[in-house]
Amino acid sequence: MAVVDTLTSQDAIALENQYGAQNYHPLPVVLSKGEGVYVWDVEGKKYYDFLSAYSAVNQGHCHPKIISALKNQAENLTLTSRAFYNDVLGRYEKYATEFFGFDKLLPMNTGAEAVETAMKLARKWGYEKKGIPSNQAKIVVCQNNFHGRTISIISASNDPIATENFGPFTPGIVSIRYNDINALSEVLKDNNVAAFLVEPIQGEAGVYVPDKNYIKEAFELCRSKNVLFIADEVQTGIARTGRLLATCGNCACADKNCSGTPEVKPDVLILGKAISGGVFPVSAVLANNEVMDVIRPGNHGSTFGGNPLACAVALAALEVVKEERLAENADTLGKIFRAEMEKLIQESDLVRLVRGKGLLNAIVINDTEDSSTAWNICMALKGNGLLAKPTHGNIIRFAPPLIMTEEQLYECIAIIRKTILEFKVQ
Ligand code: IF1
Repeated sequence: MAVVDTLTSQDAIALENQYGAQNYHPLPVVLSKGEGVYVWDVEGKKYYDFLSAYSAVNQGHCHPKIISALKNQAENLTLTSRAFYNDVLGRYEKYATEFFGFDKLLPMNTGAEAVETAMKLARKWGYEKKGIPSNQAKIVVCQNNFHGRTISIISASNDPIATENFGPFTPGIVSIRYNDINALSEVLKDNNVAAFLVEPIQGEAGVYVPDKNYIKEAFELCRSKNVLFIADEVQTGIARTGRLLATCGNCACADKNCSGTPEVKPDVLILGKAISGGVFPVSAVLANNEVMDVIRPGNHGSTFGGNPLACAVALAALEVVKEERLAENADTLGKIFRAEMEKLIQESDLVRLVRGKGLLNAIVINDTEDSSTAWNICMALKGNGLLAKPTHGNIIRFAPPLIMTEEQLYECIAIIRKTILEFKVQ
């Protein structure tokens, strides 16, 4: 059987089970087409995508402008490596640095690579600019973080599934409680701390939104201690939370009362996922010159990082965010979504609470973390034409593409409402 032949869902799942490493437990749906807010399975059933590839497909599936940029560039030049210059990288770097308000950008491919890059940058800055004694630099992280899958990054994780039997781990990482400003204040008494690496909203932890002033206070504390504030906005960035960045009160944002000044301007900003609209693996680390300039030729790099195809795609994907006012739409729709979920909570004992910002939301199911209720609800949602995935057992993340219309959102809310109200705990 040729791989290009049409498969049934069952066939496709069987193939992955037999020939693929079993590092995932996907919902049993096999997708073969995506357009805007919709995806279709191989049998032709249409679904609303309420995951957006974990917030990578913010611009919607197969956005025509991004796909056109991909096709055009693919016919001209795809990869040069960084041994030579290419004619797209500089243009993309100029656009992205101006878009996000930083001096320089370092291009990588995946989110984990960008986080690793930021960690290297922080250590080198710590030794060369802050004067931390050789090999003593520390990076502070938060409990229940998710920053990726490499050995150094899982060295910062306290999730047993992500870490067990993968040791020994990278030293120089200190973990404190998230949303606990006193814990940060305490750990920053150590002069060997180079950086604080934090997610503005903890996605994998279950869309855990910290207290209103936490990020700002953390940022100011870092500033006062000469510690780099590194924002991992791989998941929260690029309009997802109703602002261009979750750390941002500025720019292409939705805030009608915006003063034009960022709430927090991270020293180092990590982006991935939606910077390419989910079309191509593109990630980036942004910083101002006094930080980025510690990286010199030969210190860091990647064969694919900054390749012309990635740059053309990312440039188009960022233009879409601006042109289609995705931050504003995420802000408006997010408010509707949470208000409607609050109503549903009044009607059903099954949903305990809703939380989130913009279109990064989650509902907490009224059952234990080890129950399969959230999974079963996702299966029922799938039956009713909406795809979402549980996280940490009893939490369901809801993150549709940001190009969704209000009418489509109400249709999705109706699907969720009907599914929850008809659901029988098994
Ligand atoms: C998977 C989670 C989401 C991230 C933040 C860095 C990365 C991620 C804040 C690394 C990646 C992904 C990875 C993906 C599932 C997904 C995820 F549930 F695992 F946590 F989105 F919520 N920083 N998150 O969220 O980026 O190297 O993957 O490009 O299957 O592991 P990456």
